[in-house]
Amino acid sequence: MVKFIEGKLTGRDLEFCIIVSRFNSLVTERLLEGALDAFERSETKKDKLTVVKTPGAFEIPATVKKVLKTGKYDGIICLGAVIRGETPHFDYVSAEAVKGIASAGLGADIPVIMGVLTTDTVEQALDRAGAKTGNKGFDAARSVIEMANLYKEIG
Ligand code: INI
Repeated sequence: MVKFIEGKLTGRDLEFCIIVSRFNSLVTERLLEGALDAFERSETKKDKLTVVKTPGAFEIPATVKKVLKTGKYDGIICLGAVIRGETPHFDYVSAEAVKGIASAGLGADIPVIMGVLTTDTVEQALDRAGAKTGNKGFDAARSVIEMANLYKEIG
C-alpha cells in the first residue's frame, strides 16, 4: 500500500519564530498582521509566538542562523519587503535575502519559510500584503504550520 505523508494545518502544541524586517514597515507590518491572523486561526497559542525585528531584509539570513541555534522553535518565517524603486541596492539586498534564507533552511531541521516580497513598486508590495492579491504573511504562516507538522510526520 502506498503511504502518503502530509502536514496538518494545526499550530496546536507548536512554537514559532517570526523574523520581520522594519525597512518598508508600511508593508512589513501588514505582512506581520497577516501572519498573526493565520497563526491564531490555526490555534497556535500567543505565548508560543516570538517576533524578532531586523533593520532590513539583508539582516534576515544571519538572524535565522542565530534563532536556529536556540533550538526553541518548530519553524521560522521570514517577512520583509524589498522594493526596487530607483536604487540598484535592490538587486543586492533581494538576492542576499532570498539566497540566505534558502540556504539557512536547507541546513536546518525545522522549516524556514520565505515571506520576503520583492517587487518593483510599493503598490505591488501592498497588493501582496493584504490590499489585493492575498497576504504573503498569512501564506507564510500557513506554510510553516504545514511544514512543521510534515517534518514531525516524516520523523
Ligand atoms: N532593506 C529592505 O528590507 N528593503 C529594501 O527595499 C531595501 N532597499 O531598497 O535598500 C533595504 N535596504 C536595507 C538593507 O536591508 C540593510 O538593512 C542595510 O543595507 C544595512 O545592512
